[in-house]
Amino acid sequence: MRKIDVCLSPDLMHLYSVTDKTIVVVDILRATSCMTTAFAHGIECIAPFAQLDECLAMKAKGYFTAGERNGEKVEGFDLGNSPFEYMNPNLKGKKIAFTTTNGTLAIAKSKGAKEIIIGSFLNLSSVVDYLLNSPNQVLVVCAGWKGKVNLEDTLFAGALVEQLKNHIEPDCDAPLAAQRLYNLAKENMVEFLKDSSHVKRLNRLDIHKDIEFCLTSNLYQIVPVLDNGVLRINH
Ligand code: 3SL
Repeated sequence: MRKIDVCLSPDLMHLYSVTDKTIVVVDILRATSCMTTAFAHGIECIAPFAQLDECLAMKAKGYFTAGERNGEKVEGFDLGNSPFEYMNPNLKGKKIAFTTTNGTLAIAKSKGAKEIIIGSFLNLSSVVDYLLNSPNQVLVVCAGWKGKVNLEDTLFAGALVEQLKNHIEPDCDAPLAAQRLYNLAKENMVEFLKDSSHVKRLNRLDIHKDIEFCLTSNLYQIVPVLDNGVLRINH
């Protein structure tokens, strides 16, 4: 039987072999939820960068610059990291260079994997279908916060483990822990996460509506896939 494992923080990536794996990168609040939303609203592609200067340099190549540091839009960038910004019809067909505190770093740390895809609650069922139709072993890489584990990415990892349980088995205790946590939280994730560190951080920044939106399941039927360093969806 195929196996699924969960890396709870990018700082633990050295514990995992990636060459035979489809990696699902997740940053529920908010990077991978933004990326999913952007593609669902017609963005052509997203080039993810760990560093600000690499991202900014893409402006000269016709890309919109997007992202945040510590939750706030980077000065001089075109877009921040709220999914609602990516619903703007004027962005349809545009290319975006994206950098975030943890999400794009998790993508960078996943390089070398057989395949890298983007997961969020917004495209949960499409990610499940995608993984069911793939022959690869699976590793979920949680973006966390600056090397620390967070609850919301762990819940998403648990949702995947739960929904794949009849086909792909947990490889160690991290996927089991995530699955059990998800089963405790699934009836009301907003309530379950109300004391979590990033929810509190976003609330301090007065960012409330993004939280509920990013915890909505199965709004979009797409799976962004990294192809030569650039995320795209298959049409
Ligand atoms: O760390 C990240 O990648 C971001 O998603 C964090 S924030 O929600 O924009 O603060």
